[in-house]
Amino acid sequence: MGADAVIEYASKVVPSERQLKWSKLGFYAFIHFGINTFTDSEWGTGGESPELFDPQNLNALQWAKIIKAAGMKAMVLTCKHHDGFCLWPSEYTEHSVKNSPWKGGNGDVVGEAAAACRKTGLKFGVYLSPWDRHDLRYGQGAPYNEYFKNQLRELLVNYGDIFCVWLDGACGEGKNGRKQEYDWEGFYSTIRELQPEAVISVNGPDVRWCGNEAGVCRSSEWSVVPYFYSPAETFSPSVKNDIPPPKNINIASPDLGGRSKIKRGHRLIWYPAEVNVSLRKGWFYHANEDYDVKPLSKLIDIYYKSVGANASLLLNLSPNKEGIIAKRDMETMLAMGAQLEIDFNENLAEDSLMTCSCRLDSGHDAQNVLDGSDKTFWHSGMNPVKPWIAIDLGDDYDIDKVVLKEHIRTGQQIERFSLYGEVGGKWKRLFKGTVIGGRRICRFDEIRVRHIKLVVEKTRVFATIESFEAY
Ligand code: FUL
Repeated sequence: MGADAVIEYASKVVPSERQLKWSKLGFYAFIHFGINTFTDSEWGTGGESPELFDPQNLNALQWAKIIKAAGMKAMVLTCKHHDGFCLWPSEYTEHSVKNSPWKGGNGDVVGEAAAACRKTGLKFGVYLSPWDRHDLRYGQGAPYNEYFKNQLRELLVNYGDIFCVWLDGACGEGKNGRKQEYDWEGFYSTIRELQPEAVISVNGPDVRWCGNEAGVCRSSEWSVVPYFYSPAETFSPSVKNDIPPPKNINIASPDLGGRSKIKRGHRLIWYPAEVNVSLRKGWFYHANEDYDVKPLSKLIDIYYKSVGANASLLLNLSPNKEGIIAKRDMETMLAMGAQLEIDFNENLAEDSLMTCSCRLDSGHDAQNVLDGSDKTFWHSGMNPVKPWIAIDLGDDYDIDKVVLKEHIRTGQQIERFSLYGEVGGKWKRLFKGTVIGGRRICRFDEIRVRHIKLVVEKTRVFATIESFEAY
């Protein structure tokens, strides 16, 4: 494929409906809770007794309320971590809450968490570790795969709508450990059959791990990348005979979807990034990390560099042995919610007037970026030369943030842009960026302006903007 053909191809890669819905969430919570909470560890051995699990004051509604107040939209619970202990009374194993003293063996953490999410208006997702250090079927092939699919079925049938199934790729078995050939295709089809709207994350086809657990994504985080960055694509038999992926794929590479990465003409897919990071040092609760809770300033920075940079943020909370989120963690999350409310208090761009240098047709006018709809948008027309759109706020306002969204339903196009503000009759550059994608939050020093202009300096085949907000 020639260079132009590759760019044209990349420009046409679009998200699925479930990816689109997911991308709107932006910020949601992980809950790491399980047998590790009681043994003070991060990776259990699988040999722990269910007798250890006894969260005397478990309160999933407290988790949900904190998550909601922090401005998050969903919760993903570790229903089974690598140690194999199940937080719901699975029919297919004895290694679960049903053999714990908690609620006399009649408790169900997954049920309580799902109900708390429904009550507070959060979406609910499940983390189910493929690697299982407890189950004897692990390493035997089909018997374990059947077990895993049965567990998926329990989780996906009994707990209402599930927005995400998070399949962790970690495995610490080592060279001489047990080797399990996972039936990925079977796992995926079970999920698609039972919860067709759920995204399958990380070791799945819908959502990509950003490549680290430090809370940072790339400065140019493309959602369109070569297929070999998706484990799901390489597991799939239908892809195995496709162009072989280059050796030593580096998921942590600073660029996955820029021109130099897509130019070889590999198959391209829509595979957007998620940043996962823990509020504490570890994923599970440890009393000796009570003072190792990230400060608000760090969290806000992570938020802007993920949610504001075309990725989503999955922030982990760690309920303690009592089954509640500790005071310091709670206060930090409430402060984060309050800060985000202050930061995005009033969109000053509403009711403004937009102009543009060019447009595809009258149905794609720049004014569409202010109507709050994700169906209408500004479209520059094909192969535009440095197209721009400008806003007249109607009066001077102090501004330090502009939030931009491309209409990603028609793909991700913009490769470089600048924002200018009119100061003393001249355009002053406020911000310079690369990709926009589903959401880009541009932060700059506060400035008093009435007119702001977005210039698209480089784009693939055309440019779109679905939403323009100013704060
Ligand atoms: C990793 C796991 O090994 C950690 O324990 C944690 O669950 C993290 C989110 O993913 O792969």
